[in-house]
Amino acid sequence: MCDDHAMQAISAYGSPISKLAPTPNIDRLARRGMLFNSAFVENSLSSPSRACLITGLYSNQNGQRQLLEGIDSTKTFFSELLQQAGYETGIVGKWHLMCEPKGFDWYHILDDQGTYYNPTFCSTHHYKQYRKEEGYATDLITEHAINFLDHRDKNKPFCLLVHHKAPHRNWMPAPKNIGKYDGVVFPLPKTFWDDYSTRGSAAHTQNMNITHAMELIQDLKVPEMMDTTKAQDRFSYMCLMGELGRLNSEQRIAWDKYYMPRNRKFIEAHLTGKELTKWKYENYIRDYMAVIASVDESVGKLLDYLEKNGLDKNTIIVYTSDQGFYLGEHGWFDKRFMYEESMHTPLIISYPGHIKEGSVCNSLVQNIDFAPTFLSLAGIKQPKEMTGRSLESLFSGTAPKNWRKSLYYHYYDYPTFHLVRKHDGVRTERYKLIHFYGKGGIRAVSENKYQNTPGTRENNLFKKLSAAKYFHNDPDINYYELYDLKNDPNELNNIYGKKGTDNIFNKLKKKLNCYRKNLKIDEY
Ligand code: SGN
Ligand code: CA
Repeated sequence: MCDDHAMQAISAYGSPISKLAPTPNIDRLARRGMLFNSAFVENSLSSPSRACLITGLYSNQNGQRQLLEGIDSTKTFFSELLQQAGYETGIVGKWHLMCEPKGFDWYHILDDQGTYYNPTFCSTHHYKQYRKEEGYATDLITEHAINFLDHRDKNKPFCLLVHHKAPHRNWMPAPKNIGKYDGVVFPLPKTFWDDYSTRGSAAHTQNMNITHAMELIQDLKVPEMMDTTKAQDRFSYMCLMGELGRLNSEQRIAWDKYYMPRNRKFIEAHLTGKELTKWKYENYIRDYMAVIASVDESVGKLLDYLEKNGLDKNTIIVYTSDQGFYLGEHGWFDKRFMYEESMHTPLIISYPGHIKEGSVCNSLVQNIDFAPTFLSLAGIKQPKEMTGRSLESLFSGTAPKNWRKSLYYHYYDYPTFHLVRKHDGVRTERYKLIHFYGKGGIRAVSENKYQNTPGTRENNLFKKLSAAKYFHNDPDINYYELYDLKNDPNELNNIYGKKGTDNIFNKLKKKLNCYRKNLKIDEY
């Protein structure tokens, strides 16, 4: 699993961006197995998504609704059941849940989000004791994964989760891939200049657009742009320097060799307005895709290892991301929204002899399905409280008649980074109904429980956001948006309230209320 890996950045999915920066090894995996075209998350954010994966439960069932909330670790993790059934279990890379990995014989995990360069890991029996390792995160994670495979008990079946930190913000490529896409001009997505004219206020008040929210210093690596009179610039500078300060001299030489002339050229060009936004987009994608190059290489190395060791025939391999990501669509980066690029996530599964090579699945699947899938494939009975559904019945290429016809989505993480408002909704194959709700601005802050927990990490973050006057002008909201994905796949035309849409709205609303009732959702 990767962190923030957009489908648009995988050439097996065939997007214009990936045509210029292909992913041959991920494509190789897709040729071996099944490419899922309709895989989604329930809550497009890292820890919540990981909690869905490990428990097979929706966010309000597993407790991890927001980034800074902890998972209810009394819930069963699928890893525990595999371990009890005799599997040797391991996880390496980003864990991002506020508890020690449960049900793993071996773990080697990053500190929180982790860092790209010379990251710190903590390992089995030493939870929270971090040790720095020399190298690039994606390469180190791959090496540790191979080491686990090499040293495992060969008499046991195994389950290994390889969770890359890449390509999370701020997209720092490996030394050898820095500048890999220099001069490549990635086309602007069709919706890049979206003005959100048919949408409600949430799309207007978000803080994740490339023009305003993407930072020249931290995100585009131009420290020369710091204006010392601006608090935000000083913070952004500190973040970048924190990352660059980790580089050893060899890594730093490779870094400066590319970024110093790029920055000089940028500064001399004095870009403004749309030209500046376009420059930011182009260089964001160049860095993002250069980070993906290492991920793709990692997939190749793991496939090679399995083939060389005769494990490729009877190993099920799953490739996915913790959510989708905006690569400039609607003018955005980051995720969070229920709109397609964020809710949609890549998913490829290979299972020789059971899944036809080069097959495709269009059924609606969700991240709560992973745990039940892994259990059923290992012949373990799914605990009845687990909500997701095993994907095994889709492997034949024909979905069973009673396969789900809709998905529930719920995003809770407001007010915090990127200022995306709370919303829940339902998506069918053709339609999407979204309900945006909640108190805005200062009113929401006054209800934020973290203000009452001084000294905690959550409270520090809360204070920082409040001090930055992040939340001031957002209104209280309570409104719907409705999209017809068949006629409007880019979701530019909100048809809520339009003539002739009453029937479909009522149907979807009924479905949405059904989910809320069954899942005991207490806010919407
Ligand atoms: C960090 C990022 C945000 C990102 C969240 C959540 N800022 O806070 O841009 O939305 O993580 O990402 S950064 O300046 O620290 O990079 S998630 O993938 O973990 O959900
Ligand atoms: Ca993520």
